Amino acid sequence: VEPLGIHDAESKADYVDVNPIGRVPALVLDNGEVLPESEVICEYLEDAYPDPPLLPKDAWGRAQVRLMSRISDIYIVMAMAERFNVVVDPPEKWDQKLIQKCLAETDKALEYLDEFIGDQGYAVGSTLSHADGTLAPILLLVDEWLPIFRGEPLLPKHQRVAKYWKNIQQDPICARVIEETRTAVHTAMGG
Ligand SMILES: N[C@@H](CCC(=O)N[C@@H](CS)C(=O)NCC(=O)O)C(=O)O
Repeated sequence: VEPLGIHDAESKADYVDVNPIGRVPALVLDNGEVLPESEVICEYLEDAYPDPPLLPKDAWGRAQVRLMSRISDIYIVMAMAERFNVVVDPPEKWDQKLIQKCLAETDKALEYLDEFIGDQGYAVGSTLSHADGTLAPILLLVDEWLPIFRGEPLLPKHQRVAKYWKNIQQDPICARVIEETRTAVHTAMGG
């Protein structure tokens, strides 16, 4: 699948034709149906392709996976999302107030995550789940992209999250997701 960039007005307009919400990701099925919203896409993929399972069997475990997705989506992504658009301008034009708000809100969101994230190598329990699929790419952005704003590094402040981030990079599937995200971000930022 060719990823669609949305870093300029023209490509964003094209993308809105695909996904009226205008945010990535969106899944386009072979029959042309479009499904936006990352958490909904993961739930759909789990229902459509249940083997191997990426949701635990027990109710509590499933709730924990959904909690990780929700914390990522509502708090971490939203703290950073608007600031992705800042970097199309040269640094001297960046709105410093907006940047400080982004860093403070991301820090707060990582604090929430730190309260709930698992400590057995994965976000929930000791096996891979959708929670890792959600968190690995977003923590890469916190670790490698956010420093362009020259704030203090946020991950080391949150011990459980920092430990998780170190561990999850050792998982071969997550390592691949992280590398693909790294390449995509690099390309979107103009190489
Ligand atoms: N709730 C959405 C959030 C997605 C989101 O905010 N994506 C950001 C990038 S991480 C985006 O597309 N921003 C583009 C824009 O706001 O123009 C989801 O989980 O799919």
